[in-house]
Amino acid sequence: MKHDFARHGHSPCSNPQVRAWVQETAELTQPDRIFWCDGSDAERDALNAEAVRQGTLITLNQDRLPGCYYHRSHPNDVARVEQCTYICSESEVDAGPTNNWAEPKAMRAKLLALAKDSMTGRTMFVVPYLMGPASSPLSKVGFEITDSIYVVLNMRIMARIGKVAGKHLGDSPDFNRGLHCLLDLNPERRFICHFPERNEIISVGSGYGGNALLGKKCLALRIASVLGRKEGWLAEHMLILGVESPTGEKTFVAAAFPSQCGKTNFAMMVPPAGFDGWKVWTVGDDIAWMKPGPDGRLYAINPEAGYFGVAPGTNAKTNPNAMRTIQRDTIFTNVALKPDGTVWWEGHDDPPPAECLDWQGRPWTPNSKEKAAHPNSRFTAPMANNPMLAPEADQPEGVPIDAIIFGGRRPTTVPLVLEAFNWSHGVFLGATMGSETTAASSGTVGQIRRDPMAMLPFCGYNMGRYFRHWLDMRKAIKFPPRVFNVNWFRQDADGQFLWPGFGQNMRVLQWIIARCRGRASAQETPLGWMPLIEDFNLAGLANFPAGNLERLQAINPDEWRREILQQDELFMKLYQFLPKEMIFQRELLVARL
Ligand code: OXD
Ligand code: MN
Repeated sequence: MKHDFARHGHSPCSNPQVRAWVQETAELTQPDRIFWCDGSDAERDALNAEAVRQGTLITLNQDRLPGCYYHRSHPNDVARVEQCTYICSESEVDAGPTNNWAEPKAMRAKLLALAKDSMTGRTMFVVPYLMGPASSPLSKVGFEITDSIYVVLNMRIMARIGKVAGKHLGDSPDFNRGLHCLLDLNPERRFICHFPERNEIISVGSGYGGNALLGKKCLALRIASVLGRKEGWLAEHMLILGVESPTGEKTFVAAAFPSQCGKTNFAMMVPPAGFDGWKVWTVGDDIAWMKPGPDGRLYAINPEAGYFGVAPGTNAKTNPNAMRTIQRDTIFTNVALKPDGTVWWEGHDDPPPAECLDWQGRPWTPNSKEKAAHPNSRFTAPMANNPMLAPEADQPEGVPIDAIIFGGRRPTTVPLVLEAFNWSHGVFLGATMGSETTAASSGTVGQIRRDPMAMLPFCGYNMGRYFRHWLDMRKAIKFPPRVFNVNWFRQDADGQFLWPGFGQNMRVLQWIIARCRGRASAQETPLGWMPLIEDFNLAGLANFPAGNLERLQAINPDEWRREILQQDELFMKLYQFLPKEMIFQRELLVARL
């Protein structure tokens, strides 16, 4: 196996800029070996074998889970770390009041000092990768240098890696430089830093997904949002799905939800009973790059090639397509390991195993006090495994977007669905969205964390200017998508969810699509256009009490007075850079209410 490992990885990319940077980085980090990834299946097999030999991966039951492996991360390294994430733009104003900023020269010097000699005795992997379909004008090339074999194996699922990237780049100097060093995983030496003017990322001290798979949050959102503003497109924290009607008509939708709102489930939704002939196709589950096309519509690509999904709560009811997707060629991180070499997590279809090893490798039984799987445990799975992967997902031109949806987790105040009056009102809906914090994430229940367009942790520049960019995009899109606001999480006075969610969200999608196609009527309300109750398809929805739809759509003036005051907190923070339109939209809302 060692021999196999050594046999691969010896065909460096011919781009002179890439070679010079790799050489320079090797001189700095002093690895024993340099391994250039080519993306082949043989290489994957060799890397898997080497990772197992090192103990980084555990081979799962290959009869039940072919091609699947198991990984435990360091217990202090299990999530994104916003407090250690920096935008190192030349000017602090460019990072804006919602990002951590560090002076780029000083931060670079500090990071390079940490990286110095850090790969001695180790292998330095060079991963050429392409974000987006081959030969798409929207795609971008990155190179990640990393000393983590786990990162390489995840990157090859999450992005198109190897020759395809080198081919896309040619001799151009236009690629993202990403340096990732594990160091000793000491949280004191953990920094995820973005240098937008240099198109560069340096991430040290963490091996966890969002901090270490540099193509995902770092390049495809933080750096790409800066590139998008400069080049006239949008890099968004959005899923993309296509709804096919029984007549074969396809409508594509992009949707933004903050983390932990069931985004992957929505992206992979299966229409419920009664929707015969309807299909939902997945283009992407996390990120959308959107640019006006020659026909005046907005086109979107999914820059990724896989899903990095939260495992707990994933089951045949919440996400049957994800369950099918993760049956092979998947890396499971921080879930529970069963004695038969399969995996389990809280909310799995299978009952809790009588015994297993928890995410830290400790014996676990159903009597244990702690959870078997970490709440942020993950599966990394190729999108090609998804039985409902949209055939258009590889289309270089992307898919035309007819609706943009903004959602959040709001137990009160926000209706199930409404449509914006126009584009700038839609931008206001996105700018003011947020989620109620759950006890688990913050210790405070009932606080609304504002998360504009679900981009608060991911916008690589000043959020006020980001709203300006959204407003300005209208001029470049002749046929703009309609904008909607949804909330699956509204509760009654007893804390019971009013809406069943999951597959039943298809009913909301059906109304949204009918609106886009000019087929559904709506009523004007102070908040936006809302479905007429008699127009909304509730046929066959079991156990749905009469009057629940009215409760879901109710506008409570007291709640809205509070809401507007809370929205002001974010606006105050951004005031200096806030487009006037946002203030006008606020005033109009107050007047309507
Ligand atoms: C993610 C996130 O992991 O949004 O996708 O946190
Ligand atoms: Mn995400």
